Amino acid sequence: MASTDRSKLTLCGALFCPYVQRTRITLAELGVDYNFEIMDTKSKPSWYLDIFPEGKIPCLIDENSHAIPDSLTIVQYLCERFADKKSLISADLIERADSRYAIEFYGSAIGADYNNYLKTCGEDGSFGHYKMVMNAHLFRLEQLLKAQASGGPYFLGKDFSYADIGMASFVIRMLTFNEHMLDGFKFSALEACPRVAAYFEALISRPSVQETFFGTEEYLSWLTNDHHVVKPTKNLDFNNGKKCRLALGHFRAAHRTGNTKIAIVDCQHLEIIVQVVLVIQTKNEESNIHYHPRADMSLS
Ligand SMILES: N[C@@H](CCC(=O)N[C@@H](CS)C(=O)NCC(=O)O)C(=O)O
Repeated sequence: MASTDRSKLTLCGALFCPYVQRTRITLAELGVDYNFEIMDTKSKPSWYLDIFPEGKIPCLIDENSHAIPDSLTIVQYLCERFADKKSLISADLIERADSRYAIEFYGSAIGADYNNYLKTCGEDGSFGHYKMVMNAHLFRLEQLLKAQASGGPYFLGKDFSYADIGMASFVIRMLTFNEHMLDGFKFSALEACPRVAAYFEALISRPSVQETFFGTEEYLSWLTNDHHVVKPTKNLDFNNGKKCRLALGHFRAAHRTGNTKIAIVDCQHLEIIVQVVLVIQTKNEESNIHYHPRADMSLS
């Protein structure tokens, strides 16, 4: 932090983090200039733990070195402090309460089940479960949105606001995952829930959301390399082929040990061949184990 311009706000965070993105969307919407201090969350510097012992990101440091942690706390602080620049929090008491609940609903239902799916995707039945729970959540979100402003496109109607800031960074991640890791998969509920469909579209095309997003390639590579998320075969679970399940089991067991690294996990549905390549790095030696299943690993 030594060379940072202390006359400006400093946001401590990282590009991968959707909570940090919330705060950056707010700063962008308000047109506030700030320092962005990229933190290594695996090895947090002592000065950071001194000002914020919980050590999570984001944390905003004001011009008087006061630390303001937690994304929604920061978003509210910014909206209140820079209210003269743009109104992002409704003046209406009920709209404010509804906005907070929408964020809570998104996080505890849609966000939580998306994270659950990331941990299990590729396993038996997980894709079916993902579709089922998400479709139910999206119908509920449709109710919440329609009750608020039937026309949209944003939560409160035509103006982008606090509720949208709370949800956008999570929506863009989930839709990016569906598009690229599930080969363009779309929740069927979106056809029956036009308000949600238009809402998601409005959020992900908002310039402040796009500009502050990690990036498609970066997000996918972060999921694959840092979180060992496995790309399933197109719209299929790994539940139809015995050998396929076996290979996946080896793969999961291997990287659970913590001293392994994924090289390639690639599933080519069209050729009905599943190829799982593992590079297992043991503590003392490096050995490669390759699984090259043949056509007898048919998924049918
Ligand atoms: N409730 C917090 C959650 C922040 C959070 O979980 N951030 C993650 C990164 S996305 C983090 O700091 N993880 C590192 C750690 O927990 O030490 C917020 O809204 O800011």
